[in-house]
Amino acid sequence: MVNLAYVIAGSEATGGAGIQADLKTFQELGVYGVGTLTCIVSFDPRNDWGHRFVPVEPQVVADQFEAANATYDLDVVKIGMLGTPATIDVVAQSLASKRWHHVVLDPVLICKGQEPGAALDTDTALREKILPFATVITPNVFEAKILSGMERIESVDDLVEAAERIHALGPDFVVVKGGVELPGPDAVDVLFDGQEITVFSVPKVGEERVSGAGCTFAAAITAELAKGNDVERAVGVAKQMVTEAIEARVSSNAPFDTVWQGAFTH
Ligand code: PXL
Repeated sequence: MVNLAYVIAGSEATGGAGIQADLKTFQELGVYGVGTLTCIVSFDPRNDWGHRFVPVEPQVVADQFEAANATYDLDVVKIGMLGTPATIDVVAQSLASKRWHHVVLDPVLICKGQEPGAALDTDTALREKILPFATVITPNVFEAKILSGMERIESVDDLVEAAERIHALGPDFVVVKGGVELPGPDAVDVLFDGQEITVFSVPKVGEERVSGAGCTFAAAITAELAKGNDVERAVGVAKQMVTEAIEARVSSNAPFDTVWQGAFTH
């Protein structure tokens, strides 16, 4: 019997990020993917590739959850972009309706297409209603600053401090991703399990952010957990996969490249 992984996330219409990246990652890692759509983001090529954002009706999110979870016994889930407080409410209620082995939260805090006020309400709701379910959380530097309350994250020591502070908010495992944001030659991620710090480091592949990297990283952790691996091993595989996916990145007419999960050699 194949292992199953579940994802609740938004569509990114060009296929590079969001639920498209999540499901490609699951497939590449040999896991059967089941997805529930929360919102649709369509970049606007006539307006500097800004984000056009449309939420899915909360009842339709609940219906998808019901269909997916009645069909399969899903117990490992990734949470990606949720988008609005109403969506967060319905996802929180749905998550509370059953037991999970792992909830991997990629805390996608803001989307450029949203008004700042709406984005703040969404951040607060995510923290209050979704964070308590997370067993693993994967903030980037920007998200880690907001969640930890730290003004600056500029060194591996800062990543460690952020991971410890965010662990105190509840998640069993925190992975803070330095990415290209952290100064220096290496892309460093720090895992904290409440006791030990594990540092994952590879040389940076360029200095530009590549679209879909964060989604792919959390999805790969989710897939490896669904296969029964422990969190440290799952993060190691995810790091390797994202590194290879960035090396093989796909360029397009948009001003940013996207990761290619198919390059991963296992
Ligand atoms: O990379 C974050 C992200 C997640 N989910 C959706 C997105 C994006 C970024 O564009 O559109 C749906």
